[in-house]
Amino acid sequence: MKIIVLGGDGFCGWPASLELANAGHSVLIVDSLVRRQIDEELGVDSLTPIAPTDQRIKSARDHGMGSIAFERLDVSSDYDTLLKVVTDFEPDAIVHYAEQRAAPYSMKSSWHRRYTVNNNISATHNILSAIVDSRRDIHLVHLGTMGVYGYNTIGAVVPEGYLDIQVPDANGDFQQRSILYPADPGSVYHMTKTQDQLLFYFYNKNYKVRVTDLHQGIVWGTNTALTLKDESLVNRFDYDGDFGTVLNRFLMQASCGYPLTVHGSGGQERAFIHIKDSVQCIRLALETPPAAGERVRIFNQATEVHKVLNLAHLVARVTGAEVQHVPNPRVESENNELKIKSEGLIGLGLQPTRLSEGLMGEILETAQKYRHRARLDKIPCTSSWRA
Ligand code: NAD
Ligand code: USQ
Repeated sequence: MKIIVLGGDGFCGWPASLELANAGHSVLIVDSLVRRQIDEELGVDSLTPIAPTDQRIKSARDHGMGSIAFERLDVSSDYDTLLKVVTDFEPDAIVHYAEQRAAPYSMKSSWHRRYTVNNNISATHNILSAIVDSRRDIHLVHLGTMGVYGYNTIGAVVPEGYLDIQVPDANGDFQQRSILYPADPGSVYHMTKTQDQLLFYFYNKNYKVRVTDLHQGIVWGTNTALTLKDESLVNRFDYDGDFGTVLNRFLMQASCGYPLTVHGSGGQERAFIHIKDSVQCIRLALETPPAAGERVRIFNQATEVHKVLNLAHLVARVTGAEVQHVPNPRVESENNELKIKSEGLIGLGLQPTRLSEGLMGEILETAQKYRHRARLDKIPCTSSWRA
C-alpha cells in the first residue's frame, strides 16, 4: 500500500511509520515539525534524544526498514501543497496524527486555545477536502481519543462510537436510531476531537469518504522493537507538565527521585494502551479498511482501564517512590468509573499487551538512562483549567 502518515515525526506517528515501512508499505511522512518547535517554546525536550527527522529516516533505510519519504508541510494552513502532495503520491490510505494533542497545552491561555482549535479542526477539514478534490478512493485513519465520551458514564459501558437509541415519533411510536455517542469533552483539545467526529460524519455521508476513527486511550511506553534498533531511531518521551501523560510521567518521576504527582484524589479512571499495541492497531485498521459506502468505522483503541491512584501505588511499590497528592489543575471529576467496549480491534487480530512490571521496567530503564536530560522544574503542570 502507499500510505501518507500525517504527523509521522511525533510520538505515535514515528514508530507507526517505521512499522508500516518495515512491513513493505511505501510511506510518506508529512509533518510541519511544530511539535519540535513547541518543545522550544516550553523550554523542554524529549527525555530521549530524538534525532533530526532526516537522520531518523536515513537510519531507518540503513537498517533495512524500507524507504520513507518526508515532506515538511503544515496541513492546517497550506491546502494547495497538501492537495498536490496527495495528488502526486496517489496514496491508498492516509493516517492522520497531525494535531495538537496535549490537553494542558490547549488550556494554557487564549492563544493556546485558539491555536489548538485552528490547527486541529482545519487540519482535519483540509485532509478530508483534499481527499475529495484528489478524486481518489483514499481510506482515512484518524487518531481520535477516548476523551470524546467524557467521564460521567453513569455506570454504562462506553460503546465503540455509536449509541443505539429509540426516539418517539409524532404518533408515539418508537423509531430505532444509531447516533454518535453524546460528546462530553474535558478540555479544548478533547473538544477538537469531538468536532472531528462531525467532519467525518458529513464527509462520509456526502462524499462517501471511507474513514476509520480510532478513539485511543492514554498511550504509555516509549519504544517498539524497531525504534530500539539504533539510538538514532529512538522515540520521544514526554514528561513535562503539558505533554507528559500520567503513567510515563510517574515512571520518569520515580527514576528521578521526584514524588509522583497525583492530581487531587487520584480517583480518575482512564483507558490505556501501550505504544507497541497502538502501532499494531494502525496496521490492522489499514490492512482491513471499511467497505465502500460503510458509515464511519469507530473503534476504541484501548486495552485496559486503571485508576490514577492505583497506578501511582503500583509504581511506588516497584520503585520505592513517594506518592504526593497535588492540587488538581484540571476541572474534572475526582472520581469516576470507566467501563469500555473494545472488541473491534481485537476482532481484527490485536493481541493486547497488559500493564506488567516487566514492561514498566523497560520504561524505567529508558528513563534512568536519560535522566541527566530531565528538567525537574518542568514536571509540575502549571496550565490551569480555571480562568
Ligand atoms: P505528537 O505531538 O507527538 O505528534 C503529532 C505530530 O503531528 C507532531 O510531529 C507534529 O509536529 C505534527 N503536527 C501537528 N500539527 C500539524 C500540522 N498542522 N501539520 C503537520 N503536522 C502537524 O502527538 P502523539 O502523541 O503522537 O499523538 C498523535 C495523535 O494521536 C494525536 O492526534 C493525538 O490526539 C492522538 N492520541 C495520542 C495519545 C497519546 O497518549 N499520545 C492518546 C490518544 C490519542
Ligand atoms: N494526571 C495526574 N498526574 C499527572 C498527570 C495527569 O494525576 O502528573 C491525571 C489527570 O488529571 C487526568 C489523568 O491523569 O485525570 C490523565 O491525564 P493525562 O495527561 O495522562 O491524559 P490526557 O490529558 O487525558 O491526554 C492524553 C493524551 C491525549 C489523549 C488522551 C486519551 O495527551 O492526546 O487524547 O490521553 S484519553 O485520556 O483517553 O482521553
